[in-house]
Amino acid sequence: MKEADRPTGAATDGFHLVIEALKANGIDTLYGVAGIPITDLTRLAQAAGMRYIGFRHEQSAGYAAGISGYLTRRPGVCLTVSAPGFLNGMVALANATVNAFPMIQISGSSDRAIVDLQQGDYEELDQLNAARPYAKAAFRVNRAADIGVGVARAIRAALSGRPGGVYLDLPAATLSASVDAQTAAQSLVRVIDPASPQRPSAEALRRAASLLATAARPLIILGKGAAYAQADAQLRALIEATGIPYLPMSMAKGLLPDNHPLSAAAARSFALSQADVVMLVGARLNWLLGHGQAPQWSPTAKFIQLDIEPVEMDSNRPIAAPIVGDIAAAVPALLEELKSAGVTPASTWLAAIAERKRTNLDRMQARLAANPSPMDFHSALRVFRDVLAERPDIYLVNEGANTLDIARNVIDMYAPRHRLDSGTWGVMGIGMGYAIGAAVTSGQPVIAIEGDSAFGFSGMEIETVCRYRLPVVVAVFNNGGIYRGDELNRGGGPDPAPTALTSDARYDKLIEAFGGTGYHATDPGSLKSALDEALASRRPALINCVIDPTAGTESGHIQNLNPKSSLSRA
Ligand code: ADP
Ligand code: TPW
Ligand code: MG
Repeated sequence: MKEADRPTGAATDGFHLVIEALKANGIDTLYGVAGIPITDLTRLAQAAGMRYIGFRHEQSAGYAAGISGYLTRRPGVCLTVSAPGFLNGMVALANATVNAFPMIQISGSSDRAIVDLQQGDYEELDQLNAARPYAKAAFRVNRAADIGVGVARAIRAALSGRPGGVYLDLPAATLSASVDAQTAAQSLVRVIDPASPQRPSAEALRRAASLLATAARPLIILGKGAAYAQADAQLRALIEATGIPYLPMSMAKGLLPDNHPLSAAAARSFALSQADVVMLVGARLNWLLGHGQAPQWSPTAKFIQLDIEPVEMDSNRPIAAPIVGDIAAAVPALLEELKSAGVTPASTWLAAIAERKRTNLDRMQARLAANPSPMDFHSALRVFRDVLAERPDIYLVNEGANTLDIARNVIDMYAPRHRLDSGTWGVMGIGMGYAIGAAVTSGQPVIAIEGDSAFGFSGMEIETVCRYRLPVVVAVFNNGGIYRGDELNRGGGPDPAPTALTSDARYDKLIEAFGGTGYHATDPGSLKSALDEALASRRPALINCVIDPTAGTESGHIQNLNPKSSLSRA
């Protein structure tokens, strides 16, 4: 901190202490929305040389913090005002917890004496208790001299074991309290080794290796925990040394390049249903993997699961060989173990996967080569696929239904942790927050491929993108609705159908209001030149991509999760 910023005399205050405690732990960026009682905290952060990114809504600020935690393995910090601002941020904190991203939401709060007696303070809410169910941990700091400890506990809780979202409650009185400068300096805590790479037991490794040795049709599933672990070289070594085919979950795409010969992604359902020994690496057997059950999986398949969270084991299906530990520590140890145990995928297994891949890729190729007018999802996505193949440095943010599911299959990734999407909750609204968080933490360009409905949840943040001049290109896949744009009001009245959105909307005009560049693309050619120009400029841009309103399917690839009514049975 510059001397000029320090209060004169031998005292400091809670505001300064929060900033010093964060800086002492290497946190250099804050995301938030200013207001009572944290406005001075945002000013002091800037004065102290931290980056402060001010958003239009706390949910997006929280999403930016969460994704920056995922990308950097340092907790992303989001600042919110009391009650409504706090609650707006909570969705993002819960999302961080569910996705295992390290994040800290720091919120100012109102006068405890008034809140606890429910006497109607300005923005009154019992925030600490409201946060508990959605956070991995929640703390309140009542004495300014405890800020150092509060920040340290929050950082350790966010990063240790399975990462998650942590809530830190700072009452206005704590922020403004003055503290003797010497006490303050002594109260700071530098967190040492909060995510120590825990080694699994030798027995767990031996058990897993002997199970793999029995496999004829082994399969490795890489989840976003494997991406988070930043053990890219070790994972590649494991896969290449054993020759076991692997499937990346959506955010693990690019951990090995998607065109790797051992990727079974293009033969996904075949590989899942036929594998006899499956090793999950930083991936949960949740809905995204059919809970590990038939018909997606063979009922006789045996599972190995490598995860930092012991309680994850057996959650959906018995795990024959649990390996509890950090991926970075466990993978080389397992590879060592396999040198004696051995593992030999059957050549018929590898050939069968290769055959399915060929058939499915040929089918995909035919869809990508078609040039329908108006564009369908595939013909528009082809443009992004080709550009991203040339530019592995570009981050891809992706949300929507069809826009998400089809893009995940069409667009190959070639670098780890470069695909950021709706994740475990399948949530809409992460788009601009993740794009801003990725651009700020990496300094690299970002392309956000957004359904027109998905974009609406965070669309106002394009003003934030423009204000901070971030190299973000937003592509709105405008099919005029949620899933499709051709539905009619079943009652025949004048109101639009529940899934309809403005069909001829010009989303490109929105960004022009803030000084960014808008493009309107109706065919792959105009889309390609818009994208090239926008990327070359490294300036904020939005491309309105006109998509056939009849091209999508309800709920994209998860139609089966819709409860059926007589309407959908008809
Ligand atoms: P996906 O959605 O990609 O399948 P999930 O979010 O379901 O991935 O699973 C990620 C898993 O990774 C979580 O169970 C989490 O505990 C685990 N994990 C996170 N970091 C590590 C790590 N460093 N080592 C081992 N497991 C980890
Ligand atoms: C916070 C429910 C799932 S997908 C979706 C909604 C509203 C939008 C799909 O339309 P979009 O994509 O984005 O235009 P496309 O290509 O199929 O037309 N609220 C939240 N999260 C979710 N998942 C929903 C609602 C939903
Ligand atoms: Mg749509």
